[in-house]
Amino acid sequence: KGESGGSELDLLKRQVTALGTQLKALQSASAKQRKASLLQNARSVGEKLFVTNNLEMNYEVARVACVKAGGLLASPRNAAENAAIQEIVTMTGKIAYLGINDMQTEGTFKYPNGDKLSYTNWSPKEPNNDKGVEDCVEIFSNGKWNDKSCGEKRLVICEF
Ligand code: 289
Ligand code: CA
Repeated sequence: KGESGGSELDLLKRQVTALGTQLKALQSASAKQRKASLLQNARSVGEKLFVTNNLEMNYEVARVACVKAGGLLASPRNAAENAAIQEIVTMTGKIAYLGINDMQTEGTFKYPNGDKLSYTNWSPKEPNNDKGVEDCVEIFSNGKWNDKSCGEKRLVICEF
């Protein structure tokens, strides 16, 4: 039994109640943060959140920026995710890089984790590996993709 009035069970009950209160506060803060980011620099699809830092960087610098933030370069796996990324491109007026690339095997585009593509939205006649140097992918304001050199400066959009 506890010493200062109340059993150990009572203590546990008070702790559970306190945790519940803290959880509610965290959920509310997180929902508020999400709403604020959706206003100008982010879009969500299901559990996925796409966020831009509004900066243009080459592919490798962009990739590292996303990984350092705990995410990956945006890589749409379906039409809804592609539309969300397209909205960020339209909103910012900046063409973006996707994480998708064929650095490992020319002509075989993959997600940053190595998976083969489950969805594509290439512009007509793409990918064409123009001049033999296009291993990265940019997404235009119409949502279409073009394979492009990885050394260009393109908008950074990360997914979390
Ligand atoms: O350097 C070539 C690129 O800027 C693009 O030029 C044309 O739009 C097309 O050939 C594209 O495929 C190419 O990526
Ligand atoms: Ca191309």
